[in-house]
Amino acid sequence: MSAEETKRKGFSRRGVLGAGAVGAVAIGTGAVNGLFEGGVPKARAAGSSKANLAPGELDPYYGFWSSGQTGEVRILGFPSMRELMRIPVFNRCSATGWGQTNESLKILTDGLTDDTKAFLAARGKKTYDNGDLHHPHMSFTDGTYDGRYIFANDKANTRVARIRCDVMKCDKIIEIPNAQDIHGMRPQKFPRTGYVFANGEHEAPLVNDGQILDDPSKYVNIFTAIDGDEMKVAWQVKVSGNLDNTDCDYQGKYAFSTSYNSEMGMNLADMTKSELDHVVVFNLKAIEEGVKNGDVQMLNGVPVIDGLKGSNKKYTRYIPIPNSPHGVNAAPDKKHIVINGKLSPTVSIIDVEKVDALFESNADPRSCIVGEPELGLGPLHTAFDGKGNCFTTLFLDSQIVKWNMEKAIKAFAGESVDPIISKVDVHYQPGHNSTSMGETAEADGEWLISMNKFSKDRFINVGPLKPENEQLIDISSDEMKVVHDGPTFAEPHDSIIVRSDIVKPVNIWERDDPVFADAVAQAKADGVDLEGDDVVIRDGNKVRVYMTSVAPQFGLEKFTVKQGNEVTVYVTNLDDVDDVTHGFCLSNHGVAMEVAPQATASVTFTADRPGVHWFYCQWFCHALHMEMRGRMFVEPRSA
Ligand code: K7E
Ligand code: CUA
Repeated sequence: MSAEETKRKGFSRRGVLGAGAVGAVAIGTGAVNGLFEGGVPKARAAGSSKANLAPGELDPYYGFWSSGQTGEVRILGFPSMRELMRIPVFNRCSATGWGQTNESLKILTDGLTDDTKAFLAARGKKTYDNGDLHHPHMSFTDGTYDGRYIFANDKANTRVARIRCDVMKCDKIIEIPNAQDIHGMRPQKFPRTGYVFANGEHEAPLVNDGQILDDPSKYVNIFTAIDGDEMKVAWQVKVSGNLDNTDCDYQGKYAFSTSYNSEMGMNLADMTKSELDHVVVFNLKAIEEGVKNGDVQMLNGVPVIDGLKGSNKKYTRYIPIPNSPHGVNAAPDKKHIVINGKLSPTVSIIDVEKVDALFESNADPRSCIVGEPELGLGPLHTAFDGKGNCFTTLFLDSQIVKWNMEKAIKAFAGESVDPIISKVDVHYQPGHNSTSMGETAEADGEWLISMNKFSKDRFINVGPLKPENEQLIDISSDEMKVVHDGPTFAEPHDSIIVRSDIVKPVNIWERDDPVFADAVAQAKADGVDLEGDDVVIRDGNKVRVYMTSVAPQFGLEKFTVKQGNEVTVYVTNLDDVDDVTHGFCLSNHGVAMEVAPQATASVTFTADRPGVHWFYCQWFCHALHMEMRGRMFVEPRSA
């Protein structure tokens, strides 16, 4: 190994502050403080236009949006509905290099099973490049969001991801062994997250190796509890019927999962045959005991508990629910769980205080149901205002119905009260809805978003593929008011709306961030100072190019490699000013990545095109951004 082309630059981290960053404006995070007055967003208190923020005005909430089959998480300012950022997770991102940089590939590949790694390697791939992300949910402490992480599922390739809220980047992705296609996913609310619960949606043979094929009687489904701190599977439970959505209580005792196919049907007619399906209740303490006592089967390194219907009733109970229930939502009263009937016009209300009896005294599983109001056609998901009211999407009716929990319970007990308060038309066919802070004990009853599957005529026509339509609804009074139509691309399912004071992202990276620990270690091994050296290290067929970037210059104006070399380019952004992100794009090589302030990013490729190839900064960073470029010379193999 030898160090060549070394150029010590005179830049110090502090020194670049003045020199770089033309036009960079420092927006301190402190600016979001003071947006609330007595718990009410200030814009509202001041009587301004609520949803339509003036230029420069900041949103009082973050919206974290799923993107469905796009595979990313999006950050919206809320209620302005301005899309602020996209966080690549299960997708390949052209802008940031997610799925190509060594740092992102480590995250995308480390948590895959050996089986999947081999399957992908045989196809010349390191990871999947698609995902189907339905459910982004923040970590909790004591029943409310704590601003640490966002967790999200991948239905397409059976994975769960974690996003760090300090840098708003994904830092862990794990594949869930034994399960098929993770759909419903929620973090534990109390005492903290803790567990992340994840439903395998599609039933299959538990050892799915081809020995059992078209014999559904041998199929099971898998409920998984992930340790959200370690991002490792803690335990799994074998379940009868399939699993759709999940949520858990505010006591830390139970999790609940809906099943739309208790019939274990393999086609539409069979899946919808029965009038009653069920919710599976998981007894967390009993399961933990069972795991501790070894009452498990070890499969792919994971303890699996038998929670099949009719097996030992210590671990699970099955509550009959009409008909193909879908969403599960824990109310902020910390007492009630709402199960949404989908093919039944009803929602079923579970009283968590009556669930103990199901396990302790073998009570009738339906004895914990304390309300079952009929709301309209196609109830899918329910959100809450923290004032005792519930908002349920009616997919078939294209409406949101506002109803009162206490009245629904009284009606179920025989009193003649109507729990329905009002309905509002939405456009069209809503799936999920979310209220501000609505899935926490701090639900504030300000806003509701209706996530509609069809937009049809609501926007100018963009061709046969239409956007979805997310409608903002003011729920601060009994009459719900639709105040904004928000188009979104394929296809947000779910969202959370989080008070902005809870989320505290940083402006620049810390140099000792674990994301680029591998780059730091490699540089150290090569005797290279990432923050000062611009150098090419030759190591047999491998070439490592280290360069710094300070607006508007890369540390190297050129470097030379040989055709066939495996080249790794490390770029360290020495700018430490807010918003001065650089990019590294190597033209005609399909190579491009983001390098945020104080970050190191790296990418590895084979230099097999002889000639002169320009690399350029692909993030507009400076008045001389166009000039921020350099050349890679590739010497032909014969030379
Ligand atoms: Cu209802 Cu995947 Cu949450 Cu879609 S799920 S709507
Ligand atoms: Cu650096 Cu553009």
